[in-house]
Amino acid sequence: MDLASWRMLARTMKNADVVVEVVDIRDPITTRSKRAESMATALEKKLIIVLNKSDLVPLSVAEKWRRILQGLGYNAIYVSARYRLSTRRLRGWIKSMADIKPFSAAVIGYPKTGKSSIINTLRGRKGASTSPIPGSPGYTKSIQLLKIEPGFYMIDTPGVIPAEGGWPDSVIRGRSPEELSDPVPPAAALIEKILKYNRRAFQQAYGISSTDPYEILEDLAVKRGWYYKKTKEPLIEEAARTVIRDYHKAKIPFFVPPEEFV
Ligand SMILES: Nc1nc2c(ncn2[C@@H]2O[C@H](COP(=O)(O)OP(=O)(O)OP(=O)(O)O)[C@@H](O)[C@H]2O)c(=O)[nH]1
Ligand SMILES: [Mg+2]
Repeated sequence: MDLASWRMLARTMKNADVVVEVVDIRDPITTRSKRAESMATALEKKLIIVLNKSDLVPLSVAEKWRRILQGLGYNAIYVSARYRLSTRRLRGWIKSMADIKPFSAAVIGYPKTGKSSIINTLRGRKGASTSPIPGSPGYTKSIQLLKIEPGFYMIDTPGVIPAEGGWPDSVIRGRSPEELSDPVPPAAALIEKILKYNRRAFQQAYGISSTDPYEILEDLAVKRGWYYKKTKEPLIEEAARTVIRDYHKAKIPFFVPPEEFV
């Protein structure tokens, strides 16, 4: 992320009373920003780490992640913005942490973790725009102040924090699949990563039994009837974009187990 974005984030946090960091519970290691967390601490802000999308992992996994973070001294809670699980508790937590009124909570985090969705759920109505895929219509483009209830505001921020887990997540989450000049290498790396945690992920998502990334892309292209016009070879670029899109839409079942955290 560029310096301007960090500055924007610092300014936003400075103006807020509480900082809410939203991470994707399927992969909290990659989607958590220690740098943003230290920034919040340095600014003496109260920080809550929200493990969102808890509907996508078993309850025991959600519990373990929460305990790991709490063990490290963080205020951590798992929620599902989509199914309104524990969102009322989160709302209560934020309120109890603010010691002045009116107060605001800055919602920060890696792209596509569900920051805007959480704000909408707490508001009980839309207001912050959301979208499933980076760069697709509806993603958060600028800072927005939204009223939750009288005296309680939330600040929605664009997902500008870079992945600390590195490649391929940094590329996949940062840009739309259409913008990637060659989607095949990041898609192959993503497939490899998903397979590491769920050998049957692509069987479950597409009915493809192979566990070789390039074979999976080829099989998917063949299954969908995507071929190069001239050579009649399978169009793996289209399959790669589809895998990336389906990963964003959580159509490929996988999660990083808490045991990975060392
Ligand atoms: N399954 C599931 N999906 C969710 C949940 N919360 C959000 N999503 C989905 O995640 C995608 C991203 O949600 P947004 O709220 O736009 O995420 P964001 O962090 O605001 O995204 P940016 O502003 O682009 O950084 C959307 O497709 C949401 O429907 C959840 O609790 N469960
Ligand atoms: Mg958003």
